[in-house]
Amino acid sequence: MPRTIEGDLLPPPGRYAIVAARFNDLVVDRLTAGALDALRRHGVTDDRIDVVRVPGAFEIPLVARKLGKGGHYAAVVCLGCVIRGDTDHYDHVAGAATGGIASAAAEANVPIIFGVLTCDTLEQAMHRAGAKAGNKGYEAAATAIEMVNLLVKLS
Ligand code: INI
Repeated sequence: MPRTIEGDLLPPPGRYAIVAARFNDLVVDRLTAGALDALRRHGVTDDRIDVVRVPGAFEIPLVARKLGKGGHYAAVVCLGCVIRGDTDHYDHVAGAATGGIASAAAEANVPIIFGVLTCDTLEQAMHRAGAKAGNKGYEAAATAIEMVNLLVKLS
């Protein structure tokens, strides 16, 4: 039998940064509350959590990269919400946020987790921010914990 190595959700070590966009704050504040709930429920106390607010999802990658490479955080959780409008602006903001966070994640030595909603409507976004379809902020923070614990096992 091969050995399987995977992370768990036991209380993780280290400090956690949440990078949260202010744009669409009705949604992002709920994602942030979900992320904080997940961290606290898994034993991460508030003195080990920093929430960094940025104007919009477009600004998340720069800050996530800086925090991820700074050596102070065990993981960075990126939260935002991009909602389709009448023009193609959505595609540019969503694409830049997604690509930028992916690049930051590939460069950093710590997990940088993607918790940015890309939705057609505010209703869809609210469903994913705690209403009907779970809370993607909670899931993103739980993923951060699993990845931190996996890296501990691998080190
Ligand atoms: N930012 C978002 O986080 N979500 C959006 O839906 C959005 N739309 O649709 O415009 C948005 N725009 C702002 C953008 O993220 C930047 O803050 C802005 O362009 C300044 O760089």
